[in-house]
Amino acid sequence: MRIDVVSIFPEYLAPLELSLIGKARQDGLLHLNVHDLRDFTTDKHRSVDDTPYGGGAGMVMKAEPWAQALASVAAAGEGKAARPVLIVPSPAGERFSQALAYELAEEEQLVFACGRYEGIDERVLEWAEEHFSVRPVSLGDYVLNGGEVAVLAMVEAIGRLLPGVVGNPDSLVEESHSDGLLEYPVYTKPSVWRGREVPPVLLSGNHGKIAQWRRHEQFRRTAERRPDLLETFDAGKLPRADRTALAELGYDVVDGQLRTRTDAPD
Ligand code: 6GU
Repeated sequence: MRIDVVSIFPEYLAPLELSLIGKARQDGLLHLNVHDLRDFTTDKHRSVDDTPYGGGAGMVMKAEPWAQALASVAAAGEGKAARPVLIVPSPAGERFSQALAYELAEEEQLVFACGRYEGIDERVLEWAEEHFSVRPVSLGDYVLNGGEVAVLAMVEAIGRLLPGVVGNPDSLVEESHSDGLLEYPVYTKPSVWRGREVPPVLLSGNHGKIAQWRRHEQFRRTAERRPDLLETFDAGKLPRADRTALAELGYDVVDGQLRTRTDAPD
């Protein structure tokens, strides 16, 4: 996969040289280039922003430097990716998710356009449709100062799904959100730490029981911390043991959907 990141703070992306993502780059699994937006300006002040039409607080990123930068990275990837995906980090975008990470991990080229200030002149996104599949994406309902931190998060989430990046691919299967539920709790030695015991089932050697306990913990945690995930959870083909675990937590399966037992029937 090829990834291009355009930013006025290229140094912000330095952590992408570390750990798993840094290793993936060294191993040639991920070709990641960071570009300084100011290198695509033509005026002596290398200016990238101006005041907003219509008034209001803050500054808006000018269209032309962005068009120059994006045309440059589109041309660099040409012949490889038919239509690269342009991801525009923004609190006004669609929500990033594990599903979107899996989807984007299939692409040949991703381009990230890091906005700062109040955002990028909207016409850039319209123009970019000619060269890219444009996706404004948000990490969640809060505001960051710019897209760089969001790009760190998204590149890590996407990069670790590329073949060969995570050493043991089994770890991708058993983690939070891979099956629409939160992950079960984990423990390591010693078996008693400051008077706290590891749940005895995990020391039993009974793999069936362990799997069942972990599944129950996934449901328990998700019900407690993220009940919204259970509302959309596909419970249509759950084995009996799962239904029993859910029933103990007060959830019944009705038409393949989970329903809390206090829900009034419609
Ligand atoms: Cl992707 N960008 C910015 N600037 N703020 C955010 C965000 C992204 N996601 C949540 N807040």
